[in-house]
Amino acid sequence: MTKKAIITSALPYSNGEIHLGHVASTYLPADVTTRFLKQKGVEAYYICASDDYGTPILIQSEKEGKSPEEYVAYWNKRDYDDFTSFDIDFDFFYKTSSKENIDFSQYVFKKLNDAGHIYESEIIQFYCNNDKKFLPDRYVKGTCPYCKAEDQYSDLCEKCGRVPAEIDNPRCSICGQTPVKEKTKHFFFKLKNFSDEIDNYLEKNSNLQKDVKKYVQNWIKSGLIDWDITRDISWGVPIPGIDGQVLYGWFDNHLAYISSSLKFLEGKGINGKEFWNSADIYHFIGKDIVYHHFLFLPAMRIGIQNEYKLPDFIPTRGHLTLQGKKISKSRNWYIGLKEFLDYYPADYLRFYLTSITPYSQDDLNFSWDEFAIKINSELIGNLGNFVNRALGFAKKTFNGEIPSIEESDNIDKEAENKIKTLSDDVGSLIEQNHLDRAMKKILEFTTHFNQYFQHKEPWKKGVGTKTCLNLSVNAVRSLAIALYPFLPKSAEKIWSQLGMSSKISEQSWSSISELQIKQGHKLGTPSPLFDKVEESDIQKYKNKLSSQN
Ligand code: B3M
Ligand code: ZN
Repeated sequence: MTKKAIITSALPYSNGEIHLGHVASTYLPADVTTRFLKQKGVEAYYICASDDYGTPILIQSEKEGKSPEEYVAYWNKRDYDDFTSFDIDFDFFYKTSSKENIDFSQYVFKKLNDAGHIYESEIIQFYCNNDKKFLPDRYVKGTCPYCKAEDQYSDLCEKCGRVPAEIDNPRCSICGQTPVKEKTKHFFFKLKNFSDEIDNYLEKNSNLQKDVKKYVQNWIKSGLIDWDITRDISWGVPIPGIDGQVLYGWFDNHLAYISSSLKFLEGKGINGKEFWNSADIYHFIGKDIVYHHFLFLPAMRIGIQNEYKLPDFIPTRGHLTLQGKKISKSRNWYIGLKEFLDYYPADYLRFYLTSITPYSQDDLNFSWDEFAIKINSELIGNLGNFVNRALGFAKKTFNGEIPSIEESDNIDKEAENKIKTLSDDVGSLIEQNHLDRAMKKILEFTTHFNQYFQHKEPWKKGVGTKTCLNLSVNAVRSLAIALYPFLPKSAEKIWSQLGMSSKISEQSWSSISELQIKQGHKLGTPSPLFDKVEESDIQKYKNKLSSQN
């Protein structure tokens, strides 16, 4: 494994609060992966930024009577704070409107232009006579020319995932009137030039998901269109030498993966470019932005002569639905992350979302009832129960002092073997991005130890009691380390109940296999890790959701 890694997740628009739909597919899996890589001894950094440009942000700031700068500064901070309460541990959270990213985007623009990958062309652009402005992207709604889905924004069809060349039946999204067409000069990026090279990259990179690759390759086969990278607005990265026009937000936003990494690394005295090019690069995304990450992004990196290497992993996951229905901010069908964390600890949500989110583009569903069942039976009834039983019993019977291993029978040997193989069993699944299955493995481990405990009946204090307690407490230690990437706060709690003086975040992944707790070790104070989810509360939250809709 490469000993360096940069992990990014899709940059949140500074345009409203983070909700459950955002975290399931990108931020949580990226956070779990980064924590794991660090435990494996990889020099891994999780880099993110707010995505500050684009027409929706401009439209919204105008509506609220704020300057776009003021508007995005608010959301940059608010998003970061919400992520932090969810224990998403970015090494660096920056912004696409940073000086570094503006400079870098202009540099890339110039380099692509000099290499002949950009050309200027006069185009006809929608213009609203009522609002007196050009109408790029979300300023226009209409019918997708490919799949005929109605009511789509002109920059992306949410139904088929394509970027339309020109939307049918256009309407101005501010006033609803039919726009007229006006002439303007735009820059275009020759995406087509890169068809073969992107295809080759997809073909050769076996870390990319097969199904995603396949449909991107189909897009390539059916012919890529050149990409309009100019917008006739004032909020964005200025195009050098041109007034009143800026670069399209999807030109500069993914460049912030690089510019923010460089800023962070160089702040640490590390050569950023060298680090980037010798690291494994991960971009975690949701399936709605496959087009941008599998086509635009590689093409632009190839276009600047691979000065910064292409991604090794682009883990792509599906959308979250809420109680079986599509999440929608405008219809008030969503749960804000902040709101959720007022009800339950971050780890409850981290546990539940990890368990239901596969490594695939399949959609997943948040259900309050299923949430309650999983927390009560799996997290509390299985995992929490084992920890509390083992530690509570050791405290009571041996005054919290760990006994030695004495004679061991086959059942003890099997238990010991479970401890020895846990790191590989769970670790290999995390390495393959199957975080849901990795979590399941952890639960299999605690199920096994619950049964082991039950079978050994240490409360009878017969032969084998000491061995059982020693192994069980060691299993709790291994469990805590394996759990850390998923449920960091709970793992820390377990760690302190174990009476460890070291920091859990500094334990190596491989030490999961070791029986490091020796005879004579003194435990801390055991107490239940979790509180049950009450049916009456669930009913309350369900009612609240329906009534706000
Ligand atoms: N800001 C959010 C989205 O479309 C968008 C991602 C940018 S990633 C470079 O999900
Ligand atoms: Zn469509």
